[in-house]
Amino acid sequence: MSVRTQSSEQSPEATHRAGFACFVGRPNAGKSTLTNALVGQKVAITANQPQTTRHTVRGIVHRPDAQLILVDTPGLHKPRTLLGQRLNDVVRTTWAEVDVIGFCLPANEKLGPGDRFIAKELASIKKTPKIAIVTKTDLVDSKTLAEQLIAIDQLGKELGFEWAEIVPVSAVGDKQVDLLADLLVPLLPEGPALYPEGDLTDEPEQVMIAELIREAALEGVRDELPHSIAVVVEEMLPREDRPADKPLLDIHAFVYIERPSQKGIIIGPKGKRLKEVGIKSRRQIEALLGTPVFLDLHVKVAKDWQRDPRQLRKLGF
Ligand SMILES: Nc1nc2c(ncn2[C@@H]2O[C@H](COP(=O)(O)OP(=O)(O)OP(=O)(O)O)[C@@H](O)[C@H]2O)c(=O)[nH]1
Ligand SMILES: [Mg+2]
Repeated sequence: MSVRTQSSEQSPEATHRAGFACFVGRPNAGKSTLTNALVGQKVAITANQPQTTRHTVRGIVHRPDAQLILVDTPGLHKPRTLLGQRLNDVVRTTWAEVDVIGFCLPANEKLGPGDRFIAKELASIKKTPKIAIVTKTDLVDSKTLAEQLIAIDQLGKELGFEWAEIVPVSAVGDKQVDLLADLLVPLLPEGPALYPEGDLTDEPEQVMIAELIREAALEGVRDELPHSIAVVVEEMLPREDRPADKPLLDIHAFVYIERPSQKGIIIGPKGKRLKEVGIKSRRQIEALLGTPVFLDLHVKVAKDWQRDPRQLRKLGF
């Protein structure tokens, strides 16, 4: 017989906190990777290129003392397209609404005009505590990290505010990720959980699937092409005439690009590249849904969709 002795530690008065923390920063700063590390599962796609995230993604961290809802945002940048403007708007709306703001700055890049620009805007949001998060610490030595921490502290002082914390983390190296959660939680308001136990995100399945396909399609493409890719899941239907113990889900998705000349690169010689994208994303989709999937990908041109309000609307922006 086992005796539980811990229940008395959770006194009825123990405060439970629940609230929202957003991660903001320049594109490629490591916001989505950090979100996934905290949640313990992939809820947001990541890529080694700027402007991967295109909508806010909520990741939920469940703890006995708190529910921490992370809001991963698109990287804030100088917009060159209507899409870019929309994404920046999304970030500004988000940071105005959350309980705490986490400003992500990569350890391996000196503070630049982009960081200063964001910090200046953050300075004007007086009511919300701001934590500076130095990401990718596994990529630098301790001297470089120390210099970065000092520079960030200085940046706050120059702009007339104090960071609530300055925390170095490595999402890839799993360094101080739990500590970051420990520092965010006390900044949340008291209150009951806002999401059911076990929910890790509120992303609709169809959106997550489209994102997994886009992540696979982003791998290895360069220059302007990553920005030109958009993915929409058109249809998801259980295959008919399958026995109950052998289900198959048919997923039909469109991979959009902006110009006919980009088609060849995405599809690859004899369709090899698109096939690889299909195989790679299908594995992840099957893991996500826990059911075998037949994935049907089609490449379509949506001319200059990043600059076209009508097409942006159709693509969900
Ligand atoms: N070495 C190392 N690389 C990291 C770490 N965190 C993120 N990265 C890499 O940095 C790149 C960008 O990461 P993302 O998480 O997609 O960056 P993001 O800030 O979400 O980017 P956007 O969505 O474009 O704004 C990816 O190649 C990640 O693998 C880290 O802790 N260490
Ligand atoms: Mg991202």
